[in-house]
Formats: sequence, structure tokens, C-alpha cells
Amino acid sequence: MPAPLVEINFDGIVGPTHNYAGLSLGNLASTGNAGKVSRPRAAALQGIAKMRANLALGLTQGILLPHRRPDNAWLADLATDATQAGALWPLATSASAMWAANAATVSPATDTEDGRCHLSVANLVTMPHRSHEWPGTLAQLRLAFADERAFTVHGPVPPPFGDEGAANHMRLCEHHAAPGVEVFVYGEPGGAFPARQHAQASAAVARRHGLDPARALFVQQSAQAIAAGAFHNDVVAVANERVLFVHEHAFADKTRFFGQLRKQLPSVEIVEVPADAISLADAIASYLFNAQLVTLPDGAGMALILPSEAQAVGRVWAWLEALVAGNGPIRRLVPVDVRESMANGGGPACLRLRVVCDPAAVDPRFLVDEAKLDRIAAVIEAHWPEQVSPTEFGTLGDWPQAVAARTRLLEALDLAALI
Ligand code: SUG
Repeated sequence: MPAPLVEINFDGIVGPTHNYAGLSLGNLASTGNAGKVSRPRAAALQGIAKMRANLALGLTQGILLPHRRPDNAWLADLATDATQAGALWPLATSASAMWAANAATVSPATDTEDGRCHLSVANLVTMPHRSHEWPGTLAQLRLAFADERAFTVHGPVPPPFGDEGAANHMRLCEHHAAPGVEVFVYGEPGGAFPARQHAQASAAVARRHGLDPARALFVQQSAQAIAAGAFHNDVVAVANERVLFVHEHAFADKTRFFGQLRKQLPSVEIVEVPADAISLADAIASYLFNAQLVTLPDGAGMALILPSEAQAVGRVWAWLEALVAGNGPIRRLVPVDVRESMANGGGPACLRLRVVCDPAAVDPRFLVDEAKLDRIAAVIEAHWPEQVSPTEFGTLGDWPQAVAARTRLLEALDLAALI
């Protein structure tokens, strides 16, 4: 009997160095909150609470771990260290690996030529503070998905072709275990903000994963969306099974894309939010699309797990309430508080990497239940800094408290190999 394929959400645990350094041009929250006091402990506990809520919905939950920060190996390659790094210090210290949607692009076994699930670690080369994440991510992917009968883990696409992973990738299918249509969304440079996903990177990932060319679609993000602050496609669109929930102005040529999609998946349901109901500015301020669109067990339809900020924008919340009151596939709204991450432009969807696979093939150290989340929360409560102010930030050098906090967590999870 074939192994059961289910969707697992792997959430990045927020690391102890979480801060607001204003590093991501084009990400309005990141630049707008530069210099704000950060609360790493609260940030990490908000992430744990989100995972608990997902478990309570009956979903399967996994984790990815914080990276070593400051990244001494990267600083050494730049011929410096954490005590003398100057302007490089915030770049070496960012906890940005928490946004697991940027960890990798994932093609489940049903979509690939060799019948294995393929994962390509993202190079994140566009943003210097994220460009050195991939070695730490790759080490974790190689552990979590070490079973070579089930998985192939690829290294990064070479620069200069920027690849930001699953944040610019959507998969549509009848149900998770059925073959999918994979949609790769890329940007074209030339606007005021960087286009972070290069078309060549998307094409390379599709080739290495062995996708059927007819079922791999390459779609240009609209310049208007990038200019409005949609630095990743997952800020203006989200897909789950046969549903695409999308803003009217997400794509450069939606007529062409929707036509291709309907041809490959005739049952697709496109829930499009018109700009005259919710403007791009409201969509980005409320992050309603940066939601986890999930299939609830037992035929209960789909739920949208979205940031509580979406409730704060009256027009957005009213539109969503009308949506779930109708007869469509999205039946429930589940607001979650991830404010600390949101202040850096990371909503519920940014914090997770979706992998459709047999959970039995995954290294169990990367899967969680309530009891394990209790253990993780206890380490965070005891060791994560309560807050980091802009005045002390930058004077912390090797930041021994943060390094030790991460070590405690890895030890508690039997993952000391990652230290
Ligand atoms: O890459 N913010 C992240 C947010 C990533 C959100 N992910 C998805 N949309 N999938 C980024 O822009 C800000 C860090 C700082 O400014 O300190 C930051 O990296």
C-alpha cells in the first residue's frame, strides 16, 4: 500500500537574536520598524502558540531551528569577526531564518519524474543578511529529509539568480496526495524595489526537481505589486489544493495565467479579491494573503490562518467575513498573534515551509506534538532575551547569551549535531 502523503507545516522557531534592523528594502514593515525595541522571547512564544493552534486544528506540525547568530563563519569569510564587524554585524546577527517559507522550494513525490520529494534550498542572494542562511538551512534539510528513498535535497541555485524558495511557489492539485500543477512566480527588475525571485532560478528549480514541463507554470509578478510592498508573491496570493486565493493585481498577466491553470486543473477555484474591495495597500498592511490556507480534517473545508492585523483593517475583515459566510471552499477564519514577526514583514505563511510527504519518512526530531512544544517553550522562557533595545543592539559582539540560548534548545531536541 502506498505511504500516506500529508501536508506538514515546518515552522521556523524565532531565534534569540530577533531584532528590527531595517534590512529589507521593499519590505515596508522591515524598513518602517527599523530601530524598534524587539522582544525575542515573546516573538518565539507567539510562534509556538501558532503551532499549538495548528495542532488543535488537527494539522501535522514540524519545526526548523534557529541558526547560529552572529554567523561567525560568514564573518570569517569576510575577514572579520563579531567584535569588529561594524556595519556587517546586523547582517550577521539577523534571526531571519525564522521565515521558513524562504528556506526552500518543495516538489512532492507525486509531481516529480523519479517519484521522490525534491527540496532545493533557497540562495536568498538578493538580501545580504539572508544570503548566508542557506548553509544552516541545508544542514537541517539534510537531517530532516535524510531518507533517500523518499527525498532528494538540492543545494542552492548559483548566483546571481536570486531564489527565495516557497514564498514564490504555489502548488495546486485535487488533493495533497494527487499530482500537482506547480506555479513559479518571478519578478522583473527595474522598479524602485528589488525583484527578489529571478525567472532563471525558478526554471532551474523546476528542471532539477524533474517536473513535467506542461505542469510547471512560470508567472510574472506584477511590477505594481512589488512597488506596493509585495516583496514576495505570498504577500498577495496563497494556494491550497484546488483553491487559489489571490489579489486582482498580483500578476502581470492574470488572464494568461488563469487560462493555463484552468487548462491543467479544470476544477481549480480562483477566489480573486478585487482592488476596489481591498486595495493593494490594504492587502499589504493587513497581510490577509500571507495566511496559511489549510484543509481541515474530516471534510470540514478550508481555514485561513491569518495575522490578527487583518482584523484591524475594517474593510478587509468585513470582506473576509462575507467570504466565509458564502458557499465557497474557505469556511473558517483563524486569526493568530504573530506581531513580533509581522513587524519585520513576516506573517503566518512566511513562518512555515510546507512539505507534502509521508511523516514516517521525516526525522522525528523535526516533528512536534504538544509535549515537545512544552519543552521548547520552557527553553525559550528560560533563555531567550526578553527584549533588545536599539542602544544595546550593536554592542553585543559575540552575543554569548543568544549563542547559549540556541545551544540549550538544540540540546533539548537532541539536535546538538547542528551546534
Ligand atoms: O526577507 N524580513 C524578511 C521577511 C520575510 C517574509 N517571508 C515571506 N514573505 N515569505 C525579508 O524581507 C527583515 C529583517 C530586518 O529588517 O531586521 C527581514 O528580513
